[in-house]
Amino acid sequence: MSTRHSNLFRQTAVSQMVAHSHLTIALAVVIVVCLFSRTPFSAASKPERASIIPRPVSIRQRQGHFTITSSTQVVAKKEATAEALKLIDALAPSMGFRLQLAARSKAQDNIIKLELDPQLPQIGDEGYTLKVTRENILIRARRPAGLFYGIQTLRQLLPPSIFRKAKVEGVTWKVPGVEITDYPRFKWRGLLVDPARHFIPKSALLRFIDTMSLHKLNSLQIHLTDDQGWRIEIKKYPKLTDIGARRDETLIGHLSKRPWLFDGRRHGGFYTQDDIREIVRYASDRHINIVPEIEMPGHARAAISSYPHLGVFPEKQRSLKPWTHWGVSGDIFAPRPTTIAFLQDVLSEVIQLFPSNYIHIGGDEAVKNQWKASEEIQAVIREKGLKNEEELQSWFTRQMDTFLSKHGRRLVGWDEILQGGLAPGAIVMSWRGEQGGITAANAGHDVVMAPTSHTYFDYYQGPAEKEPLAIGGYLPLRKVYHYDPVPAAIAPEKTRHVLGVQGQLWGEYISTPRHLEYMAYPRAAALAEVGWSPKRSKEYEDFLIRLRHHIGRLRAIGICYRPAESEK
Ligand code: TNX
Repeated sequence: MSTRHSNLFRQTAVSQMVAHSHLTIALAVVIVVCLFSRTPFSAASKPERASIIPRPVSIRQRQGHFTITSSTQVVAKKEATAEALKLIDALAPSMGFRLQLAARSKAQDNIIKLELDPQLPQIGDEGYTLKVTRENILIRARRPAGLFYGIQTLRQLLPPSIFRKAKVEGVTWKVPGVEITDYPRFKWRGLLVDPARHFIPKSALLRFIDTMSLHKLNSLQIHLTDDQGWRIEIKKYPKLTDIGARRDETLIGHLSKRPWLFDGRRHGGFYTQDDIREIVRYASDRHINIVPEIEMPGHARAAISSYPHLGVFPEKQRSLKPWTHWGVSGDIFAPRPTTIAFLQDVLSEVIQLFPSNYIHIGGDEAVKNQWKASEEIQAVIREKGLKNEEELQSWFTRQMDTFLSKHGRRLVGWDEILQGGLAPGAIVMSWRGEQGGITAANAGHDVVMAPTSHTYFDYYQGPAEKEPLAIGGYLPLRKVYHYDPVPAAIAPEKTRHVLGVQGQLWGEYISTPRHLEYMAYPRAAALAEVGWSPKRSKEYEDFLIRLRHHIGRLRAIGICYRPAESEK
């Protein structure tokens, strides 16, 4: 219940009690229930309980609190100043003042000190310690990322209105006394967004990145190309966006529903290279790595529509257009030298733009009918001494792997890249269940767990009849929360190959930024805890209690999260 609601309740209660004494008892019961309910919005809730998401490794609550006022100083030496400025920027809008930054301070009181110490034991490159006493706040870390995460925790220790974007009157900015030691379980804590199916405006992407950073998520995969659209400017091949970034119309309703109806409206958009640079920098300022995905050899219709010579049957494909409905198109890149050169040219521009160590080349659902039907491609298979089309895809992937390795990057692909032999050094994203990840990790490959069963955020999160149209499936919050990215079938000495976990927001049925947030939250908050918090400290009931408080933060930001049944 919101403050608004509970105030209303109480006002109503006062007048009713005067007028209708027989209702007194009933109302009193309601009031008592309101006051003692655990919702963060009721007046009697205890803000002292630190509701941090994801749950820190260790947290000890202490007596007393620190109050941030306009005279509080932020103290940070040279290498820590970038993070200190982020703290100051984050607090300023709602507090209505900018804290002063100093390189050192004589006083130990009324300061928030950020300290880098590369020798700090046991917390890794992303860990931090945070100590709040009556006198001061101290955040320590080995690396700037750790300070950044300490700052995210500090923001969560403050009242939720800290997340508002204009000055909030009448709040004392109290931080409860606490001692925290914290570091992540996994180094890959990711989400995937899919602007290929429905374009996501840059502004919405930046906002999405902001919300991720609040949850200590650190990897965002952007699915930049697919049958329905090509969304990244490539200077050498302008038609990719002149033609490939727009489709004539879009299917209305679910793919499985007949007859098909279309909206008759053009849909499109793409990120210029300047946009990409901005997105990448914005994310890296928040310690988020952007992993670009360029799909191959399948999901290639928008690219082949732009440059038909890349297809298996160029003559027939001359009139091809970006797809207007969902599913997997049969249009697949032809494994010719010209195509390989084209894709490597594309990747050259991609690696110029994205500093990411990891470059995703898709590899999923490559329908091979066109390869099978083509004399030319069958001859390629024979010439190369390959057994079949699976091995040809594997050969294709290797061309990209060699290219990326030469440029010091690592190839990532969906688990189909395992079929027909996996390029050495490649990373497998396990989506068709966990088996791909298990096989790959046991064979010594790094893997990211992204199974449909627990991480497909395009699936329904409640009963389908009460939810907006989704692709299908059922993935409630509870199930996401209970996911363990290290399946028992991975040998103990191989579990280090599990880099982490990723949630997928495929875009077929997610057509607006608002809906994107609805599908992402609160499930991404649960995923953040899967990726960050120690397995032993995971407790769903406890998460739900913290989530109630956390929802207050999402509300203050204005995130269009999906409300829980009890909230509706
Ligand atoms: C499968 S997951 C796909 C996507 C779809 C998604 C819909 C994967 C690697 N491929 O192209 O958008 O299912 O849930």
